[in-house]
Amino acid sequence: SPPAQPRSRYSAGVMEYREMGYWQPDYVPGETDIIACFRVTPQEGVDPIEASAAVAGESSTATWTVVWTDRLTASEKYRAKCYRVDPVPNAPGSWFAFIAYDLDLFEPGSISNLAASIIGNVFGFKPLRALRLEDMRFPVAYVKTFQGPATGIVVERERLDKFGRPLLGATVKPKLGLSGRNYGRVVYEALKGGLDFTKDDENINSQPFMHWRDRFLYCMEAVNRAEAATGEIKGTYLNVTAATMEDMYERAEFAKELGSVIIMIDLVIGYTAIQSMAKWARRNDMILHLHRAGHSTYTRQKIHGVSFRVIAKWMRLAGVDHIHAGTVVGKLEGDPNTTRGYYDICREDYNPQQLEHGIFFDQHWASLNKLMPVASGGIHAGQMHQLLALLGEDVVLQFGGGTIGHPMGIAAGATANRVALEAMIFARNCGRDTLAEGQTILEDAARGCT
Ligand code: CAP
Ligand code: MG
Repeated sequence: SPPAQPRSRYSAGVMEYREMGYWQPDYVPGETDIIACFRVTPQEGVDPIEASAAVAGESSTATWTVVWTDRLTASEKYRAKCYRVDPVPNAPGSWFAFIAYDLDLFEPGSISNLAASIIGNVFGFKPLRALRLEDMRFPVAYVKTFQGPATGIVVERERLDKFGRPLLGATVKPKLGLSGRNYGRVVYEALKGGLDFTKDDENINSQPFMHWRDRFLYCMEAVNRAEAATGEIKGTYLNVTAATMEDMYERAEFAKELGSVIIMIDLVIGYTAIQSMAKWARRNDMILHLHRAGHSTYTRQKIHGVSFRVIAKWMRLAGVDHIHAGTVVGKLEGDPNTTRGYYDICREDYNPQQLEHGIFFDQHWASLNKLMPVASGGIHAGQMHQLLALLGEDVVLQFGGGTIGHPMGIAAGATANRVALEAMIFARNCGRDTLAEGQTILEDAARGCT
């Protein structure tokens, strides 16, 4: 029989996603389904189940009206299914909606394709006052279609020959304005003083005051001199972010030619560009550092946007090796529990559901390499005991202002960070409570190195 005449749900004031099969309370997600948890805040008077079913519809097969061509597809399979809607504790008006997606809705190995469905249209949908993507569960069958971090934590430590402590870095400051030569001097002082890495800032690319080739040359000269002076392997994250893929490849090739062990990109370059650079880094044995520049524009609000835990999962799939994941104690927002969740996503083989840390689903990483989290933003040596207790050992601690702002100079700032870290690790290995005795340990260490 011919299908019913297509109707407009909204012009007629009728909403019917739940009747169209996007609400299926009896559905049990299968092992190969992708699952998402959204925080849904419907407009006044909109039924939360209908709103959640609409999210399932708009992020999978539906448009605003019934279409004749639905009958030409396996529509029941391709329809996303909202199978649970729970009120958000202590937040009247918001609901957690759990939605299952058939694996065949997605192209293997493509974050851009995933994002175009899951966060494509649905965030601007009229019946919703706000919408936040809280978490996602990826089945092993899907995880295996991604390369994951090429270097990861274990191989990075082996290449650098540095074990048993966090790695130390610093972002060169001021963010903008230094000439190539002066920039290189900062890199040399910081590395010679005891840091493992220095880093370009997110907005350092190729400006009139410092062309990218100048920066790469001066930075690599500094790295080579610091390696010769200290006998350690050193690195500087050369930011290859640029306007086009061609420019980024050219910069990455030049970094490789100069012997750099690491390159850097910003999150704002986009998912396809990130995956392309990850592929390049894998082929060229380079560590790939991702600065999450821009993420707070959509991760910070608790009722709208995308949680950073989802971005961290996407980036582990995409295959970067380092990711900024928060400091808790620094200048940028981040509470200990949620940040712990981000770090677990980066560093564990398996994440069990842990609502306290914002982890809604069990996630198996199917042997994908681990992603090195990076703590950066307003931290300094005086917080070393807290950083170690909160963030653990497999992390890069980055002190930009906390190195380059040291009253006795850049090399002294770097040494202060290295001494503070080593004193803390030594104290911990001797069985001392570094959190309780942190201040004393730091003061003793500072006295010993003046
Ligand atoms: C750090 C930093 C980084 C932020 C970003 C800055 O400098 O270079 O961009 O840490 O952090 O410009 O603030 P300081 P995240 O060490 O001098 O603070 O990506 O974690 O949000
Ligand atoms: Mg910065």
